[in-house]
Amino acid sequence: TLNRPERLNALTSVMSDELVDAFEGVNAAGVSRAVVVTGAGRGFCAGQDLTEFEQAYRDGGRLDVKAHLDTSYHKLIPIIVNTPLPVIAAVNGVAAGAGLSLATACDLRLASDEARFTQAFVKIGLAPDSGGSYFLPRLIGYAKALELTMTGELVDAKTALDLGLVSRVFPAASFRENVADVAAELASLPTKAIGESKRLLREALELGLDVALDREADAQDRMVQTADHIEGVTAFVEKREPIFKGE
Ligand code: LHQ
Repeated sequence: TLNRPERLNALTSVMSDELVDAFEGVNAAGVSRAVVVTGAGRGFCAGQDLTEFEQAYRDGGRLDVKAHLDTSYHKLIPIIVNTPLPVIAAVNGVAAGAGLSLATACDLRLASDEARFTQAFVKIGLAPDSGGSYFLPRLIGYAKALELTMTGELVDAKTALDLGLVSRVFPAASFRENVADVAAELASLPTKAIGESKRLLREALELGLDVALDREADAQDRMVQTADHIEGVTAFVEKREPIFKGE
């Protein structure tokens, strides 16, 4: 949970480091079966904390933005994408700039009906970063992605649902419970198969059919060795609910 509610969870370098640590920790421990990223208070994440650079700008300084991105968001985003677990963005409130990129790097976006979304970069004279040019066109199509990126328009949860930017919208009052239910459902599924699935689909966006089929065969070769596969087939034949252990 991003936890600077008074700043709508705008990201500092410390928070970015902590997110990297959290995802690396989850991956290294190998025991979790789903991850939820959400925000405390009324915001999800307002992107980069703009006050971090304010004084330097006033003093005539300029940001070494490449170094900043390399050590923060551009380090974090690939770790999220490569996490072999279902990662849910529970967008409880506004998601702006790198905060929207963070949500789009996740595998599933669930929104509160109070959530709002903006490619805020243009409003401060910036182009997208943190995957803001990569994920959005893939999720909602090039034309709408470019429109939102050029205008920085703030869209509400209903519009985000219509665009396919989020999968589900829940009432704010029950949002945490609704998210917990979806996370529990995903965590009860064959975790290894989900990890392979997210990797296969992402890679296939950049591959030709022949190579994609080869990768599918390699992944399936690993999947048929898993206990969850055996359990799934056995439970189906025995006409009972499967109990998956993520193994
Ligand atoms: C904030 C922020 C914020 C600090 C709200 N920072 N305080 C950028 C730069 C360089 C290198 C690398 O990459 C990046 C990536 C990026 O993420 S660029 C995009 C940065 N984000 C933005 O430009 C969004 C700025 N925020 C807003 O436009 C609005 O706050 C939104 C639309 C998110 C929400 O509007 P409201 O619901 O009306 O809330 P608010 O504006 O009143 O904000 C509440 C407080 O949070 C307020 O502080 P205050 O002391 O007045 O209560 C804001 O100043 C503070 N806050 N975002 N990014």
